Amino acid sequence: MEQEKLLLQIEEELVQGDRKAMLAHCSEALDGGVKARTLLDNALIPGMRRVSEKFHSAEGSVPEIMLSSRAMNEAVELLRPYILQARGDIHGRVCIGTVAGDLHDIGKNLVAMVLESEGFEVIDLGVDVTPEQFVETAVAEKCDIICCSALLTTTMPVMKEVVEAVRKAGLHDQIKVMIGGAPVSEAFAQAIDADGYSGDAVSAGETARKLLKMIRLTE
Ligand code: B12
Repeated sequence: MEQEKLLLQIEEELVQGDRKAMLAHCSEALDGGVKARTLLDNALIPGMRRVSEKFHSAEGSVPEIMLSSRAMNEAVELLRPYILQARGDIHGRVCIGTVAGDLHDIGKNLVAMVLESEGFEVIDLGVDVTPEQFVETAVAEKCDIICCSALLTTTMPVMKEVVEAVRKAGLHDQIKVMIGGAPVSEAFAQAIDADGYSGDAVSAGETARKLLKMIRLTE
């Protein structure tokens, strides 16, 4: 199948939650020389955007969303070795997680993968991560950036607690906090004094590089 058609097919299968067919087509694409990043940017991310819209318009049901979510996370796992193989030098270290009380992990996983592909060592703390866990890991693993994801408006305040915990520990010169997730905005990031915000996984790499430069300048 030609590349463009295959990417469209994968996107459609993700939206339909047809996990087996989608994973088989992802493997076919990778075997045929399609880059993992192309698959991510041109099939999986647009597909997951459509799943989110379906949910908003009440066209999609929770079981359907669960099927697409599982398919998406398995596709990310399938792509990961290809992403790691293709990446160049390591520029910095980040730890990433979805904040306490929040179990949404698809966006977080995408951001982790993009950062890995753009030369960051990524420590993934998973979901339901407390401010203490973020800070303790960042210190123990010598991370430059803490990345927090939140999808629920009720869990967004945890991000403020992470920012405050870093400052309280006197670590703000060494460790920056970057936030994101569907309900999060640039204005919210500024209001809680977070160091960086990105609205999507693709621009997260650029924001992380900017934060890294800020840290290196103050060293
Ligand atoms: C999939 C989904 C689920 C799945 C999650 C599966 C999983 N493994 O993650 C399931 C079905 C389990 C689920 C459960 C729930 N969900 Co839900 N869910 C969604 C849905 C449809 C899509 C989210 C998603 O994955 N989007 C795709 C990804 C790729 O987008 P993203 O996460 O926004 O990430 C992108 C950017 O935001 C950014 N980004 C994300 N994180 C970060 C981090 C950093 C550092 C940076 C820089 C960038 C960044 O980059 C990503 C890629 O471009 C949304 C609808 C929506 N429009 O968001 C509702 C939604 C988030 N859920 C919602 C709700 C209410 C719930 C439940 C409470 C439902 C319930 N009653 O049980 C539970 C919560 C459980 C919990 N404690 O967390 C509401 C939240 C409303 C609100 N105001 O808070 C939403 C908005 C649906 C709605 N319209 O009502 N959900």
